[in-house]
Amino acid sequence: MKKVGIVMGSDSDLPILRKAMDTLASLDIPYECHIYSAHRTPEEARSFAASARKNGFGVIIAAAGMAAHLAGAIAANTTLPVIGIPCKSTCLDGMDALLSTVMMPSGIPVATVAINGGVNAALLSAQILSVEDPDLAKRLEEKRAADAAKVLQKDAALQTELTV
Ligand code: RP5
Repeated sequence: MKKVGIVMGSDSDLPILRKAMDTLASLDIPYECHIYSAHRTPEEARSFAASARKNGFGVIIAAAGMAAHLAGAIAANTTLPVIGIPCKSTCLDGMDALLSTVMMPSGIPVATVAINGGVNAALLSAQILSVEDPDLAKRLEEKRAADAAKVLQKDAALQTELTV
């Protein structure tokens, strides 16, 4: 099975990526996670992206905050699908990273999830890999059903509370 590559610009982004790793682990998807910055360690970021396909990756998640060009820089060096997570920093509530990540010029796409959207980045990776993996597609269906059941349980509890 193809791996998911996770790259973050700083260890300060790690709490968001832990959610992505937990979600991938819950679906039995192998991953590798690295701290490579587009501006502090540009050569490591470039080389990871450039060798990702031959190293068995199927998707790359790239997370960064502030002037967040990591996802775009990774995408520039691979034709694998790249999912960008804009991370919220202390200023501007993550709008800086959101716009930097989502507004890629034509030719080099980055599929951008919500600010701090670690879980959805992992789920979107899983959905991409599931195109060629029926077992994974089944696990995704089961997760959707389990998540829906949790909501309906909460609704049932609310109805009970409101009718007392
Ligand atoms: C970005 O700058 C990182 O992705 C991080 O979100 C932000 C701040 O980095 P630190 O100063 O916390 O290392 O490159």
